[in-house]
Amino acid sequence: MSDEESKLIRTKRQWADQGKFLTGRALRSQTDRLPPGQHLVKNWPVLDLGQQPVIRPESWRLDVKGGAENPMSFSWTEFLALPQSQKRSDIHCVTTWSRYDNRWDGVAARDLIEIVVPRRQANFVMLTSYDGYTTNLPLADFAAEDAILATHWEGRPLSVEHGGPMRLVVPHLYFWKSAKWLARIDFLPGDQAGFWERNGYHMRGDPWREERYSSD
Ligand SMILES: Nc1nc2c(c(=O)[nH]1)N[C@H]1C(S)=C(S)[C@@H](COP(=O)(O)O)O[C@H]1N2
Ligand SMILES: [Mo]
Repeated sequence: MSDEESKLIRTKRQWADQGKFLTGRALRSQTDRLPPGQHLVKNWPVLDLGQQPVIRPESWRLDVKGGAENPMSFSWTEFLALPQSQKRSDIHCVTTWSRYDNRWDGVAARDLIEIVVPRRQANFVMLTSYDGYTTNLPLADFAAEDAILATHWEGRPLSVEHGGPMRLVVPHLYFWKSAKWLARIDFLPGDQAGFWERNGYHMRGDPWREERYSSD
């Protein structure tokens, strides 16, 4: 990791410690489209640990192993042969930007779950990416209607900087839960902290409850 990258991580961790960006405002109604403490952007910022892995289709795999009744390892061709879905959703990043109306194509997380079948006790998910990033979430959130393993944004293949060839999108949680360059999915009986969750971020990360940091 370069000095720049470790500085970024240090800064973000300090923000987490200080509760930066917390507005302390009361919860707004769910009909309000912009969650508390967020502002709208029209561009799409790039945020990651600074390593953007380039994975050729021939060497790409998605492993769904831990805690599954039917463990699978998909090649790119096999992944593209799964049922395809389209979703439209808003992005809410913990660094306070939100972006409305993103169109995603890919495989609905629900459809993948139906194929691999998490074990009965497995109520949490750990996501592992090609850059070494990890993030965790409850299975119920991963199984949400809008959650998608996205290969396309606005009809175009997802760019490498935004997680191409495939990233997760779980739009009802802060965007750090939406792992770019997804490589591996494990179903776990207990919740385990991923990268940012070990560095002060919330285990669930619901933007409507402003669950930014572990102290929230
Ligand atoms: N693999 C991976 N996924 C990641 C990250 C990362 O560093 N590596 N950063 C997360 C964070 S903190 C955010 S805000 C979003 C940013 O996605 P974007 O760059 O497409 O806006 O990706 C999330 N997914
Ligand atoms: Mo983020």
